[in-house]
Amino acid sequence: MTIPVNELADHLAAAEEERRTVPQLVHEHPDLDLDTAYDIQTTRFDQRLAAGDRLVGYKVGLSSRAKQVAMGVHEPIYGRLSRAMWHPEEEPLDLSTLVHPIVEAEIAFLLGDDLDGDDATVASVLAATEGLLPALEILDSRYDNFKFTMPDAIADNASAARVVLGGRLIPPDRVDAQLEGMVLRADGQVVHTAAGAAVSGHPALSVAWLAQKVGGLKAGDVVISGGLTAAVPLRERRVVSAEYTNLGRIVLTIA
Ligand code: OOG
Ligand code: MG
Repeated sequence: MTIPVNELADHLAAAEEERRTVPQLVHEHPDLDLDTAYDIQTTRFDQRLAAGDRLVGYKVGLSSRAKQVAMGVHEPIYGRLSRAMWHPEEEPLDLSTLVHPIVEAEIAFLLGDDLDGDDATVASVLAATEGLLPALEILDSRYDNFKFTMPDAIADNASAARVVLGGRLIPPDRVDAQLEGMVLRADGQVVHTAAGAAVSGHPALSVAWLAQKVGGLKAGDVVISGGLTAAVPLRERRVVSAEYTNLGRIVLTIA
């Protein structure tokens, strides 16, 4: 059966706009494969661009074992980040704009040079990186109960909703991303701890994987490399912070 790509892109876009969830696409389309799922993601993202939004970078998801176990998925996926998803650290987040938001701590890369996709490595990623930043990603799956298969999540732009970036750019030679320690706190309590190596063995390897998948990255792209630990539900929370050894601290306040 052919998959109605445009129709499913509209279906997910409507769910997001109307702040409601829908059943997983695979229930009705069990033969939805990964390539077609990326087509749905692209179609929906192109609609955002046509409406005046702008591509600012990418996200890699399910790149840590903790996330893969939490979501029952075994391989990384990627999604696109747009300017409308950017949330300033200084501004309290209004949860009424979201359905069932969860937050995770990530390491972000800002590219200073174009990066060739073909044989990207940790070394070539670091060479093309202008700096690293601490990040918090707010996920809000468009699926009922935040449950999905890999093609579902890909079609849904990897659950992307908002991204908060720290304000201090750390040059790549000033931090060993795989040894970077992270403490995630919610309302003052430690909820998760990890080192950067939790993400693909090295967060830069996550970026290299992405560069191969999307056929190269551009100077100015921001890439969030994936949650270091399982995510934390945001409802009933007032403040969530991630504190890193060298990247510093990033804080999200809930309105
Ligand atoms: C899919 C996206 C996962 C990450 O950093 O692992 C992700 C999801 O778990 O909703 O963004
Ligand atoms: Mg993430």
